[in-house]
Amino acid sequence: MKKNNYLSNKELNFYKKNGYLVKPNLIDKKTINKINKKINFLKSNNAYDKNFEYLTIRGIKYCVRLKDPHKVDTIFNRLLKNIKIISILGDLLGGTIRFHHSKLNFKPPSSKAGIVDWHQDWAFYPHTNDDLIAIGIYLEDCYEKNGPLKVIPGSHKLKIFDHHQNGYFVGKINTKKEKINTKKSVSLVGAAGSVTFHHVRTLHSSALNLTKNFRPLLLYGYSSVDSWPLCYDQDSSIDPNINLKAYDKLILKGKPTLIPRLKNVPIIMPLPRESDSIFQLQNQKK
Ligand SMILES: O=C(O)CCC(=O)C(=O)O
Repeated sequence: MKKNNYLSNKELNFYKKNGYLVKPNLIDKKTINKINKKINFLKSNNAYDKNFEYLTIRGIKYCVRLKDPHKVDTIFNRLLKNIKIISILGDLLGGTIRFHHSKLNFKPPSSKAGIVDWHQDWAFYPHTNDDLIAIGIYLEDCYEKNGPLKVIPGSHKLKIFDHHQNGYFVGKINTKKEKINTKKSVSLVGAAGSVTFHHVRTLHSSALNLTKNFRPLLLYGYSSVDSWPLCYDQDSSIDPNINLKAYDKLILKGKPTLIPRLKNVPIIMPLPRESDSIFQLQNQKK
């Protein structure tokens, strides 16, 4: 292993080729248990109601997400800076790191409300270059029956697929129309504490949770410091056009810069867009 590199060359090359990587049991069980306790507390505590997102399917209301968990409790804020995660991201993003967003998806049992259709994160937040990564931390063991993340290896090297329907951004791809062979997908499974890493252009989805329990997946997004957002980016309080200081406070490794790195990347603007939530977007009738 090289100095300052957490990943082996084999792992780094695997990520470059396939656009994803799984690190089993990266986060220790004690931390995972503390987080699960905190989630149980939050779920039974009305004070954080506004951060919970619900989706109603056929008259039934499901809790699908805790929005911005890093703003809700320090435990989530500490975890996003975990030394192992930051070391790996340093390797994968090429040195510098800026925190981008967080969300905690629950995937309710046996309900369409938990299904996430095929998409590329890049469609939601295009930047001046595509050195962005989302990581997923499994808070419970996650195997095929729990509805794990699925990715199509190598798809980060494909075009940006259209995520629109009838002229509206709907946050999902018509895989038949685009002739995407989803049978080539692989499931990213692992015990609680395992962490998935996927490139911002990697095609991914997740299917039904066939168990009786919620499947919690804590997601964090990161970019290289010189990836500049090209459109409104989820949270106006950290929009560099509005609050550059706040935007630069998100830097975890590297120095602020006013010089975005431009890469010849394919982009389709996520407009017009009627929600910030992937669940609302993918389930709207258009
Ligand atoms: O929760 C999941 O299973 C997948 C979520 C996802 O892909 C996303 O929020 O972008």
